[in-house]
Amino acid sequence: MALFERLRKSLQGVRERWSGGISSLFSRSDLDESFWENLEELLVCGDVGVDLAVSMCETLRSLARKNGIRTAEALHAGFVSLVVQQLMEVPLMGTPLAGEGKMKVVLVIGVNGSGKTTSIGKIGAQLSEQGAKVLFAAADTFRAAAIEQLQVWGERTGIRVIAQQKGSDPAAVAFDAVRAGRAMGADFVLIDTAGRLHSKHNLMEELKKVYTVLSREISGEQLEVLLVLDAVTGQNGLAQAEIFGHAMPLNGVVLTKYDSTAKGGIILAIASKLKVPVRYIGVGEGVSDLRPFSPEEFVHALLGNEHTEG
Ligand SMILES: Nc1nc2c(ncn2[C@@H]2O[C@H](COP(=O)(O)OP(=O)(O)OP(=O)(O)O)[C@@H](O)[C@H]2O)c(=O)[nH]1
Ligand SMILES: [Mg+2]
Repeated sequence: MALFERLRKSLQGVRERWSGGISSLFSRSDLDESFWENLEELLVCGDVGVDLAVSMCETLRSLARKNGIRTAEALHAGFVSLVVQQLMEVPLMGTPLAGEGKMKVVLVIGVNGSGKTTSIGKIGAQLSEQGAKVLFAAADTFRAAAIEQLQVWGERTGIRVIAQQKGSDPAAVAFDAVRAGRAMGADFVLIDTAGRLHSKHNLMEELKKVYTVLSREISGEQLEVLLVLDAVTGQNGLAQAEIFGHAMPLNGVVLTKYDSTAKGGIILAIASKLKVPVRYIGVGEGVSDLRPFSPEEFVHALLGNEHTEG
């Protein structure tokens, strides 16, 4: 319950603005046209995306019709289970990183400022707390500060960092890291990458090259690509995510800055658009502000009514 309370707290922005609006809408009594308009608008404003908002409203309308539901309050349970269902459609939603006895290499990608380096620090800290041997790789060689930033996380967490000079080939850093990981018997190698180069095209080509080098070095099930997505950027961020998804197959999403947004629906949009599980949500800048994402816990913290929680 303590954990649940913490999650609830960190979701406060989303809860007050987005789900607060939804809750108060559902506590109104009549299920008239203005209810449906308001619901659709709340969903769209909450970053669910237009298509999904429309289809969710349609599903709820037919549910109300079929079951003779006349009040918004009576429809609330149906709405919550629709949200759960939406999240559950993505296989392995919420599974944190796990090694199966073999070294796992995690390539962390995403636009600049989305929270890649910070998330690597947090994930590394959690994994090593659980007893795993972790190695960091500084493959964002575009900025010197990026290498230093990862090194700071390395010091803070006691995790070794494989790095080369600024401007060196990121694929070579990744290659070195895999070799070093093997030599030290690492369970996880977490590879930080650049979020910006001279052009978007360059970035995608560079990331593809890193991916190709890694796929030659290790087996498919050892390689995992995590996309870091800033919740504040919403639908825009999602469009960018699709570009990364064209460059290489994605295995999971880390949704960061969920503490800084008042729009909760982005998680539903990720499930329906990217079809990639959200493995973690970032709820702050500190080392412990990253949580494995649990759909049930999330829905409960977000949409649960005070009186149903006991
Ligand atoms: N509030 C909040 N801030 C976060 C979260 N995750 C990351 N940040 C902050 O976002 C900023 C950018 O994070 P970085 O980890 O440097 O982002 P990056 O993707 O590595 O950025 P580049 O290296 O420039 O591509 C930092 O100030 C982080 O502290 C989060 O979950 N919540
Ligand atoms: Mg970075």
